[in-house]
Amino acid sequence: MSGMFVHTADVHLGFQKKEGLAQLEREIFDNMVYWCVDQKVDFVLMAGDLFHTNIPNMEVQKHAFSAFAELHDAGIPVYAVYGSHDASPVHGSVIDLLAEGGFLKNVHAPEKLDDGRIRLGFTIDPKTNIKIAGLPGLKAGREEAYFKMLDKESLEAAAGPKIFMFHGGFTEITEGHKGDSMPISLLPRGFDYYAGGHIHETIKSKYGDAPVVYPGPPFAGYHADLELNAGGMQRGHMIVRHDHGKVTDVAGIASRPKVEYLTIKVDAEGKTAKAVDEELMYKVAGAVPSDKVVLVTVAGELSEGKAADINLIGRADWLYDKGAIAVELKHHRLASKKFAVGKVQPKGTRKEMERAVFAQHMKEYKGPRPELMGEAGLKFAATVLRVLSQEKREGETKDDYEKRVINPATKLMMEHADEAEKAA
Ligand SMILES: [Mn+2]
Repeated sequence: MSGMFVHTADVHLGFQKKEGLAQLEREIFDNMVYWCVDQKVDFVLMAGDLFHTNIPNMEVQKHAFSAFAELHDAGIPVYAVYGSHDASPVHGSVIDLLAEGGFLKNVHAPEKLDDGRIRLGFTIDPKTNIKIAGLPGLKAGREEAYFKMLDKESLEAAAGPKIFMFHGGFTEITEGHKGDSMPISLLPRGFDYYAGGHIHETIKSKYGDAPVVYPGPPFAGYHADLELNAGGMQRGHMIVRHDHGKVTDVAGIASRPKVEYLTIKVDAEGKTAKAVDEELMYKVAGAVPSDKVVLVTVAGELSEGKAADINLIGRADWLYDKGAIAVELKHHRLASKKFAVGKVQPKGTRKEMERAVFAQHMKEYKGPRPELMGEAGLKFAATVLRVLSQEKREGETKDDYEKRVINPATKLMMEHADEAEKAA
């Protein structure tokens, strides 16, 4: 029988925190759901990063459950693999609740063989008899290692029609896109469709005769996605038509809410903070932001003054007052030249380079704290840097990370100041 299914990935529900953007995020997802129900698609594939975090806030969860209930009530199965954003091995995840409740089926079904390899089981879609296998997205090196452990023969030997789902990049296809990649030869051959996720752009390629497809995010999972949308890029939700499981056509979903964008950019390079602030004010005053998502970018190294002298928040308020749906502020490298890192020649060990950068900045310091100067100051700076350079662990929440790293660093600095005061 012929029919169609929808392939989506990188939806990142819960990424948007501002109400206007969060509402668009919901609308775009709901739109896909209604379309699937209306068109009575065979099933929906979700190739990872359905949620932006493993436990998004209650609003996001409530919305997701009601959307999945629509699909469920319409008898449309959802087959998924998890992305690195969806699941946390330590803290559990909401996507597991959807799976437990029967709203989606995680198709990752590994079985360890006696020789140490891993056999992936198939999920069979009852309506079409299409078999689906897949594996979740993992961190770069671990994912390639996992692929190498697969019992590929059993995947390749299984009679079709069959679909393979994954959440990762392949060098031959996704080179030049953001994200890690591995050789495509790791994929098992002979599938009818390869449903990818992880790459935030629409990519339609081939492996043998079969389509390898990345839909890209329907809205946004990173700030850069909003910029790509503003530039006119269309991504997300692919409609795959098939005849007895043989793919006959792959196309982007047509109906989606129209979102208008407005981009305001100020090049701050070599300008004073005051001049940048004025330029931003003029550009904002001349803008027509109503019913638009406004992206404000101020970037460059200031010749004088500091980032705080540029009234970004005030300008954003003005844009909201004039009816903007949401205002996203972004600023890069807004430090003034005298505090710029990079004048130190990269030579010597890491420690020597750090010392050189600290020593250089110390010359600019005109504050009242002598304990931050000289050899003692250099040593103290190195200690604080050691504490602060610990990276966030996988699955660690922002709160836990702050407790483990930021708070001790702050405490260290306060104690240091106290001691100096006592000594003085
Ligand atoms: Mn993603």
